[in-house]
Amino acid sequence: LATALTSVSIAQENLKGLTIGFSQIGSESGWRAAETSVTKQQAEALGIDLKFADAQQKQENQIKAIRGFIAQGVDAILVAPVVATGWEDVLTEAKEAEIPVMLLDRGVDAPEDLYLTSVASDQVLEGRVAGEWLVKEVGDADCNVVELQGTVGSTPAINRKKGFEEAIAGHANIVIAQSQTGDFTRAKGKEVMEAFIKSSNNGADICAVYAHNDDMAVGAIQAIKDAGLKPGTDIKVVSIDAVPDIFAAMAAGEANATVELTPDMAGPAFAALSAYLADGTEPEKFIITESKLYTPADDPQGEYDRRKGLGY
Ligand code: GZL
Repeated sequence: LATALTSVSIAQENLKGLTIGFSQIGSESGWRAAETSVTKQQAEALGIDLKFADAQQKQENQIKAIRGFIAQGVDAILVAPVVATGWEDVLTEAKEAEIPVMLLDRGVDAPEDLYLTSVASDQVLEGRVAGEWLVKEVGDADCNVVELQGTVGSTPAINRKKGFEEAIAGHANIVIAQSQTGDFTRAKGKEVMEAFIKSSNNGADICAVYAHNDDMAVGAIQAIKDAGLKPGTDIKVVSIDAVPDIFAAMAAGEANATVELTPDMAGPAFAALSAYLADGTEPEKFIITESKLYTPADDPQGEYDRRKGLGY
């Protein structure tokens, strides 16, 4: 991230002094809070006046905020869209006001000409990497998986489910026995995992939990411990984001795998905006960030320490 910050501050001089509205979903997870702090750091480094709006995970609050940015006549708008549908009207209003919109970390079901670019990970790949790890981990043994889904209707929840199911297809010994949303939060992840445990012989029938993000996994780990079971051994824990606390869990032997998601989505978005404003360069419509598997073999304490300095 440090290099990204330097590279961002050296280039993109034409962003200095711009006013950019940022409609952020909320602070439901450690990853989301890091995305917010990284975005604010990058805006600061570029001399951008960032107008920040936290929607508490409600789409109507995001739409209200975007309409406010349009009325204010901001130069550009960043949106992390909480769910995939319902954006066409407000994005059309932004287009008619000739305000470029850049999507961060989630997608929308809307015509692509309504936004300048979308910066996100390949969320199907994330689910597939998680599933492939479990396939390798369990071999031929029977494994009942419980799944903690992300926010209903969000592209990460839809795509991470799809990717995981693709990876375990053809391995009849691995079955998703229960699946429910934990809305990407620790509290809900814990609550839903408690219910999963209660309805599966006090967790004895659960071989693994697949959580669409680390925060729900951390909540699930607590529920597993409360039931007197050992997370990481009695019940395997695989999730996505690579936030510091999942590495702390790995170091304690309580989590088994995570797929990294960079919180730096704004860097590529600002770079795309700068080129577009400079000479009309149309950026790639979908800028895809890297996904990388981490397990306890990858120096979890070192990864915890490294991330702690990066906006988490
Ligand atoms: C994924 C992002 C997800 C994170 C969660 O790109 O939208 O939202 O994985 C966050 O931690 O809630």
